[in-house]
Amino acid sequence: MPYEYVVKELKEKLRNIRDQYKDKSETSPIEFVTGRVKPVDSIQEKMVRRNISEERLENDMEDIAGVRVMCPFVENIYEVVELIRKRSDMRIIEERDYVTNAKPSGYRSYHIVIKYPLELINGKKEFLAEIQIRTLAMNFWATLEHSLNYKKNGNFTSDIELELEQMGQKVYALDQEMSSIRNKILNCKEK
Ligand code: 0O2
Ligand code: 0O2
Repeated sequence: MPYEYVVKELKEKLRNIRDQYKDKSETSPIEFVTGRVKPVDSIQEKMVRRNISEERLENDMEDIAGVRVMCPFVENIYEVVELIRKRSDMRIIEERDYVTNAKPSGYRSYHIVIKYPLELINGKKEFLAEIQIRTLAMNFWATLEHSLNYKKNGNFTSDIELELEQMGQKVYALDQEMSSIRNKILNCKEK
């Protein structure tokens, strides 16, 4: 249950950022926010894969509570990272920039691991949570790759792996082209 509360509060707080931009009639760097508590079978699978004992679970599994922030453009990802860095209600433990340095699979996203203090009826307790920040295009690729991977149980042949990685590069090229169009429009507005 505590992880459900963590996800609920984080989703609310991140959606509030988006709403503040809306209220000021400014373009939000956040398009939408989703979140989930890792399903038990997925926790068990990761405990085996990463050799995590039940006693170490709370300390060693960083993504039992996970929220995802979808951004329109790549540069928005770093704006959201800055907004999170400035907050006093969550403590950053680790940052992993898979946006600039894609994973070998082709996966791109910015991961921030935080400690989030939850006020429970028997006192305050900190829980680990992972915030994944990505563009809509990165989300498109990751969602499809994840579902294909799931159905194939992770056993891709190397040519399929290569094709997926190449699709990841195309998606990133699209992101960069969209940013370039956006910059041209912003320049026109300034003139
Ligand atoms: P709005 O104003 O519609 O953007 P909950 O916590 O119950 O609100 P839950 O269970 O996390 O939501 O639902 P889910 O399916 O994770 O979706 C959360 C939010 O993301 C919802 O909007 C969805 O409308 C939005 N969403 C999901 N997929 C997409 C997508 O592809 N594009 C866009 N633009 N939005 C998407 P909100 O934030 O509740 O309100
Ligand atoms: P879920 O809930 O199914 O998404 P590890 O979990 O060991 O691979 P690590 O170092 O613990 O990796 O954490 P990392 O790499 O920061 O983040 C892992 C999570 O990032 C994954 O969670 C995915 O959500 C996402 N991710 C990482 N690599 C890929 C990839 O190649 N494709 C896709 N689609 N997503 C990826 P889980 O555990 O898969 O959980």
